[in-house]
Amino acid sequence: MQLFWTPASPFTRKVVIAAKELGLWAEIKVRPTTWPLEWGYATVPFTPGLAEANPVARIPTLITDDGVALGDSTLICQYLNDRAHRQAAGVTIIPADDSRWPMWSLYAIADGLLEAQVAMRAEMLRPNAFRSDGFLQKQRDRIARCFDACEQRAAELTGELTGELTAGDDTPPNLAQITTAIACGYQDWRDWLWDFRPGRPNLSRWYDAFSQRPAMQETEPKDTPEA
Ligand SMILES: N[C@@H](CCC(=O)N[C@@H](CS)C(=O)NCC(=O)O)C(=O)O
Repeated sequence: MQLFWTPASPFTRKVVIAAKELGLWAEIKVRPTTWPLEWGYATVPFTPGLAEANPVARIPTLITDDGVALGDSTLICQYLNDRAHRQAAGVTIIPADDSRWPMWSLYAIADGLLEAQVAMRAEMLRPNAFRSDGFLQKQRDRIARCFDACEQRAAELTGELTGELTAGDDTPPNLAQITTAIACGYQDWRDWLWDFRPGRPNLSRWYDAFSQRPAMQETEPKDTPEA
């Protein structure tokens, strides 16, 4: 498998953590991509092979060993989960039973949070005069609502409902937990975002423990090379 990747993209981090937690990371060849900062508001020269594999020209894009291009992180995680489960029954980040529906419900909130963070990033890259304060505020409001929902549903993250998941635990976390943690990590990383912790003690405690997992530590976000 080949993965078009950058160290900054939270959607790509989701796929990398999923692959590591599922024991598939060694089977993936990383294809680093570069992004001139104009990507936020203009078509930029793409890393060779990316737009040819995925005309949407976004990362993550995974090319399977059969040559199928999967250009969306949710889809890639489902593919990896299927593959891992076939290799070792019981290894999963997406429950097979009915608990998958609350998991997907929380996942959609965390993924919407990532979308709002990335939409803000693109807007922040626009020259000052073209930035929309209204658009930025809309994303801030969405981010705050989604973090509030994660706090309210912290029992689903902490393990009261899904099994304890901390640094030393070998059981793969579920995809909602992975995605929520990435949203918390992105919020900490970008200096134009704010501390999500005040007023959210349960989410904060859970994230501080979860972020010690090796897959989280090995994928700390870094700036993407422009060329
Ligand atoms: N829904 C997609 C979103 C992917 C996405 O927005 N990727 C960003 C990087 S975080 C990207 O490639 N942006 C480049 C662009 O929009 O031109 C997924 O889950 O994979």
